Amino acid sequence: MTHNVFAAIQTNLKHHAERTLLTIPNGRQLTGSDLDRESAILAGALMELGLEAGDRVSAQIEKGWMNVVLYLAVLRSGAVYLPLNSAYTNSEIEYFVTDAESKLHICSSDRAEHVESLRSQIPELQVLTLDDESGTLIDLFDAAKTSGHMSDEVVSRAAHDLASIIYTSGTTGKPKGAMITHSNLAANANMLTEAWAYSSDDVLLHALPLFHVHGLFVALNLALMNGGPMIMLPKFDPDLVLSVMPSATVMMGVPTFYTRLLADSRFDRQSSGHMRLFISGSAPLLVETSDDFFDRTGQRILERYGMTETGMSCSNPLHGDRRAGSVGPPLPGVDVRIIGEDGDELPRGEIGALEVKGEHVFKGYWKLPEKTASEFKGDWFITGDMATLSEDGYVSIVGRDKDLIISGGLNIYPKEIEDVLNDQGGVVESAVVGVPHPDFGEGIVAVLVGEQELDMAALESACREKLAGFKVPRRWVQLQALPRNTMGKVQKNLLRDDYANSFS
Ligand code: MCA
Ligand code: AMP
Repeated sequence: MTHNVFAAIQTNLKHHAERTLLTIPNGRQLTGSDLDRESAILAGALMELGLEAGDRVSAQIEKGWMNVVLYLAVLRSGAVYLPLNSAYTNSEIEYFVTDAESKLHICSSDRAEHVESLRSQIPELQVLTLDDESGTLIDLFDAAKTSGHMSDEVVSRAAHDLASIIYTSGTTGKPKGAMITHSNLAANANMLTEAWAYSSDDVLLHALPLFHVHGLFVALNLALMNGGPMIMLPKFDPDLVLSVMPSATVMMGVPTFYTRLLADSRFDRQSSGHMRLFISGSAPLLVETSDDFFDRTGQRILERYGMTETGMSCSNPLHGDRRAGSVGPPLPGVDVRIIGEDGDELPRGEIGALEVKGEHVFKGYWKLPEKTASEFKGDWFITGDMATLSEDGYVSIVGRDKDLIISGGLNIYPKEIEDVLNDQGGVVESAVVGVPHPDFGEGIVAVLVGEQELDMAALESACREKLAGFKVPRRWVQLQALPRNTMGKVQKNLLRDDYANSFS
């Protein structure tokens, strides 16, 4: 029996062969049989190119029907899908493609030349392009479609074979590729189906990017694994979201989605009345947002918690007490524990390090066995989040044991920005911190020490050249010295307090 997660998806595609499962407003509509057939055609064409099971396929493309078909084609061919944020710069992409040793990379035509130059390091690398509805990927697909030649094969995979690699940054060192297996994906979809009573009757309003766990493995997979239709928007745009909401039943979003909806007076009980479930995650949902949302719509947002490495671990209940400020009990099949500084499990209610265990936990970091070993204790994965567990089993995330900023649901590791800043002439040292931001939850402040007065505009352009736009600090400050404790460690908490009102 194969554990290729595509086989489970395919059962639903076939079961709903005539039903429209993917609707792109003002774009294509694909039935279950379209998704099955078109992914078979593309998988066949990619295998003709030489793609084999286990090969990495990286993709930096815009959201659309082809993105979904490509993802399914990669799964069914047994290759490993590596989605990349479309905002990443060429230098960021270079690292991911070379580290993962991609066999095939798909990107817009203006980025192709740069990726092709990486062939000096990865001789087998092939590059295809996709720009809206054109490019060499579309040519390949159209030619295969016309020839009528397609491979119906779903390449057999074992439970612990890789389905995907998703890069996540870290407090130290370079980004790490989280190896996600076919059984991880199946476990996640199954536990969420049970917890949220997701079914083929649900219509998913999909406004998240398709290059993170949230949009790909929580949202898209849940709909596909249940044969449920979805309305896919290119991005979160309140006008578009409100126009399709009356046809949808479930939406998943980051807290910024909900604060932006609340800022729109058209969003009310009536416009949200057809929805059965609003889900939030990827970043803390403020109690105030949760309460305002309840007052406006009569519905309580269901907050859940997860990580790239684990998929979803906790969720507030569908029925029962959805507690603002808590991420709820562990999902079915997930164990959690809270560990104190001495390494022992803490009594209920005390703050400690959150560790999780279950079928949903990833296999490890790509080519980093030592890093993997250091983040596990046996089967327990150390999340790096600080949390409490209530007497009745609800987890609350109270902070992070990792130097991480989450802005609009996107993770930003200060070290990555500090490395760029510290490389610039005249910069003695830097500290990057996250402070409250009304739209993104957290906004980025760069605090610098210079040999003389620093040219902040030049520093900003240096960041823009190397880093995706969402990582570029929005406030710049120069100090004589950074605050340090007696051990010499920079006291970022003091900086966070000093610049707390930067964006208010
Ligand atoms: C865009 N910009 C941002 C962000 N997004 N700045 C800070 N934080 C952000 N998140 C900047 C761009 O660099 C640009 O500035 C300007 O905003 C406009 O860009 P645009 O793309 O038009 O922005 P937007 O459409 O307003 O996007 C905001 C957004 C989006 C809708 C909140 O970032 C989003 O969809 N976030 C969701 C991310 C997500 O899926 N996270 C899940 C990770 P400039 O031009 O100056 O550069 S997975 C995860 O965390 C785990 C598993 C979990 O638990 O889910
Ligand atoms: P990522 O590495 O992108 O998978 O982000 C995972 C991190 O996002 C977690 O380790 C948490 O710090 C944070 N996170 C995700 N969901 C929540 C939530 N509901 N509340 C607080 N933090 C969250």
